[in-house]
Amino acid sequence: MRILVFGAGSLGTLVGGLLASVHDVTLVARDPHAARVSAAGLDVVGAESAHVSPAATTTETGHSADLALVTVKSFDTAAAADALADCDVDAVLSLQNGLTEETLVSRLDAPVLAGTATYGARLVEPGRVECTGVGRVVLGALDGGPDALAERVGKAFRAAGLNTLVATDMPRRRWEKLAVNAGINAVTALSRVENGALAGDDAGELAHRAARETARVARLERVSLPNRVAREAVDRVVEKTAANRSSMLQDVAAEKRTEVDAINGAVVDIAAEHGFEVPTNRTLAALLRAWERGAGLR
Ligand code: KPL
Repeated sequence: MRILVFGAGSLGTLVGGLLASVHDVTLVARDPHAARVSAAGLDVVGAESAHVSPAATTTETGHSADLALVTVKSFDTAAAADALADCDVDAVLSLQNGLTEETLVSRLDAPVLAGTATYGARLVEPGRVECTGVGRVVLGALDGGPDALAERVGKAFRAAGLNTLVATDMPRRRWEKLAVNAGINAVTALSRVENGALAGDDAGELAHRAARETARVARLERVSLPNRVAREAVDRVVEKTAANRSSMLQDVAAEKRTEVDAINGAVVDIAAEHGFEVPTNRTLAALLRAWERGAGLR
């Protein structure tokens, strides 16, 4: 399969690197990473290891592929979609935080699959990515149900050794992930603690509240996600990723723009469309946006 990885940061490079053991992969990345991979290949180290030679480029348009894997930050999704519209791709799979698939659907004529990935990845240096945890890719039709394209992509991922599940309940899984991110990411970023610090703490209660509000909005969107399931998902991720710094905490620590708009901001906006208020998500979004403004990031 010819696979274009659009946004080869840490996760995109790891997944693209693993896929490159069997497939024809092109990483769309920034320099010096792209130049290094082109010249000397890519080292995958850590829990998974390989030396592979995917193509790598900084050029975003004019590509042709069977599948485009979108791994850009959520706020770059519209720009990525516009570049992909200038490519010839047969299918698109998003492995991003936040509800970004709708942006891809509205700008592209290729079918868009929803996905989540729990592999831990760290770009150590240009041309070298570390797998910090073997997780799982879950993918499927955006509106749920069986899907032949999802099955084909799942088979291609498994052929490359990626732990992959093709799911028929992506709507619930996307909202459950959104609930987890709405709670854990915002609270850990604002309090600057590792995920595990939320266990049994007042800050953890705040994360539960944000997740419960998100579950309520999911139900307004006709997605069945009980409050208890969202709260337990937060607890499970806190326990399993106790030593991790959430992606939003990493962004704040590096003074980079966060994905708050596609996470807590999206929960606030979708709730408002239903005439409903989500005070915890609104407060978390306001605090993070104030920090971004103060840091000159928005
Ligand atoms: O997805 C994550 C993130 O950091 O973005 C969690 C699951 C919260 C793990 O840290």
